[in-house]
Amino acid sequence: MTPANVKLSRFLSLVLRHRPAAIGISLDNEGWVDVNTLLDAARKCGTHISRATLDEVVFSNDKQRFAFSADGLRIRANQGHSIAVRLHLEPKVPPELLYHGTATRFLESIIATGLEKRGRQYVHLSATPETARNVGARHGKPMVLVILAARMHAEGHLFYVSSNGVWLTDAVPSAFIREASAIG
Ligand code: HQG
Repeated sequence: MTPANVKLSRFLSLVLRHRPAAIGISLDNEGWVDVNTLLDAARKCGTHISRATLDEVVFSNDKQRFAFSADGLRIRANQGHSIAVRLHLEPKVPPELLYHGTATRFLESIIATGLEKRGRQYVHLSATPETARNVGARHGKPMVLVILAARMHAEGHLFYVSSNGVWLTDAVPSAFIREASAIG
């Protein structure tokens, strides 16, 4: 992504996941907003985005953060919301292991209470340790936690996958968490 598109992606994350009211729009209960409504509201707030640029940001996005509806008239974030939206994700059987990237300073608290969703709608888990490490690095010195996903699932916890491949669950009790260095 170009630096200008990274900036636009951050702007879209803000309004489509967290604060639509910041530009005076609201999302429907599945997180969608009309593209024209979004672009008009952004322009009134000084952010000029053409439809062509929006297409570029959505399709070239490094993590496929956003999606258009099938008719191309609406847009939403694929995951990461702090506001309540119903993404209508189907529960999926997870792989044996999933990974959670965090910062070393959070470890003690995570061991004490398990992984919590904090500001988001779900706890976010990665399919690979590499992706998890990048997620953790956003918060400080990264560390990767291994999640015993198959065992959690067998004990009744539900897992979902967002359309951009992020695994989601409500909470991860500490019994299912291992430090990466403790695994083989
Ligand atoms: C931590 C990005 C202490 C948790 C990424 C994390 C992801 C605890 C932080 C997506 C805790 C929350 C989400 C506990 C959890 N005690 N700390 N009990 N339970 N935490 O940003 O998972 O680039 O809300 O470890 O790629 O870092 O935005 O979640 O460090 O997919 O598209 O609390 O955001 O995607 O931080 O990231 P976040 P996250 P985008």
